[in-house]
Amino acid sequence: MKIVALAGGVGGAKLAQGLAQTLPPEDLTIIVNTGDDFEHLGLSISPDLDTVCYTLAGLANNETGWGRAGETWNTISNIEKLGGPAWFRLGDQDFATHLERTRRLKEGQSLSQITSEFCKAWGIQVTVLPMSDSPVRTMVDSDEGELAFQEYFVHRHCEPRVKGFRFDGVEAAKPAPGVSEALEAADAVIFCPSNPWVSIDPILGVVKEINKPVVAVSPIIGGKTVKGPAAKMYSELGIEPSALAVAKHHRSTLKGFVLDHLDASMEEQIRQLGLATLVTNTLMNLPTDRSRLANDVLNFIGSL
Ligand code: FO1
Repeated sequence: MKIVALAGGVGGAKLAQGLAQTLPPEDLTIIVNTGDDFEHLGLSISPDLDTVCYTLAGLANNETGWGRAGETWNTISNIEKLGGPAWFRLGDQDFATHLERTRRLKEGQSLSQITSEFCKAWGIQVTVLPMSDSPVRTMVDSDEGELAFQEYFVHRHCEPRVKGFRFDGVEAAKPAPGVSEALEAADAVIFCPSNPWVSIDPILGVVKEINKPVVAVSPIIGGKTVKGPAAKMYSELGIEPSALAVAKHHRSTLKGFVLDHLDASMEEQIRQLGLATLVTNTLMNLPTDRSRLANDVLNFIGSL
C-alpha cells in the first residue's frame, strides 16, 4: 500500500517515524510543511523538515521534540554574549545543518535536492519532500498585528491572541518535484497529528487538490494538544478545541478520521459528518506507540 503522509512539527514527526518503521521505504513519502521556515542569523532554517528528518534518523532530542539529541549550546551562548539574538535556540550540531543548507541554497541547489541529500547522509530510506521549493511563509494575524510564524511561536511564546493566518507566497508556490507524482501514485493519504491551521493547511494550500482517500489523525485529545498551540488557536478563533473541530476543519478533504479513546463520545457526531472513524490510543508517549498507531491507521485505511 503506497502512502503519502503530510506532516509538520513534533506530532507529525512521531507518526511519520511509526509509518517508516511499518511500511517498505519505497511505499512511503512524507510531505513536510515549510511554512515555518525562516531566515535567521543569516541562515535558512527549516524547522519542520529538520524535526521530521532528525526523528526518522534517530537523531532527535526526545525531550524538546525539535533539535538534536546530546546537543551542546556553545555557539548560541557566544552569540548571546556578543549581544546577538538568542531567542531561537540553535544547538551546535543543528547549526551545521543550517550552515550547509544555506551554503547549498546560495549555490543554487533546491530545498528538495538538499533534503534528499541530507536524508541520504543521515541514513533515511523513506522519501521526505518539502511541500515546495519556493518560499511560503506562515504569517499569524494577531491582536498585536501580523507576526512572522517563529516570531509568534518561539519569540512571543504563542502569547498574542490569534485572529487568522496567511501563507505568504502560497499562490506562486508550486509543489516540490515528486510531490504531485507521490500523490498520484498513492493509495491513500494520511494527515499526521499536526496543527491543522499552521502545519496541514499550508501544505494543502500548495497541493490544492488530493484525489485519494484521506485519513486524518486528530492532534487534539481531550480538548488539548500534546504539544503546540493548536487548541489555543481554536479557542482564540472562537471554536471549541476538540477532535470534532479538527474533523470539521478538514471535512471536505477527508474520508476517515482517527480519534483518541478519550474523545469516543464524539465518534457519532464525526460519523454524521460522513466520515468513517477509528477510535484508538493516539498518544505517542513511548517509541513503540509510534509504530502501533501507524499500524492501527494503516489497518483502518485497509478497511475503508
Ligand atoms: N521551538 C521552541 O519552542 N524554542 C526554540 O528555541 C526552538 C528552536 C528550534 C531550533 C531548530 C529547529 O529546527 C526547531 C526549533 N524549535 C524551537 C521548534 C520549532 O520552531 C517549532 O516547533 C516548529 O516550527 C513548529 O512546528
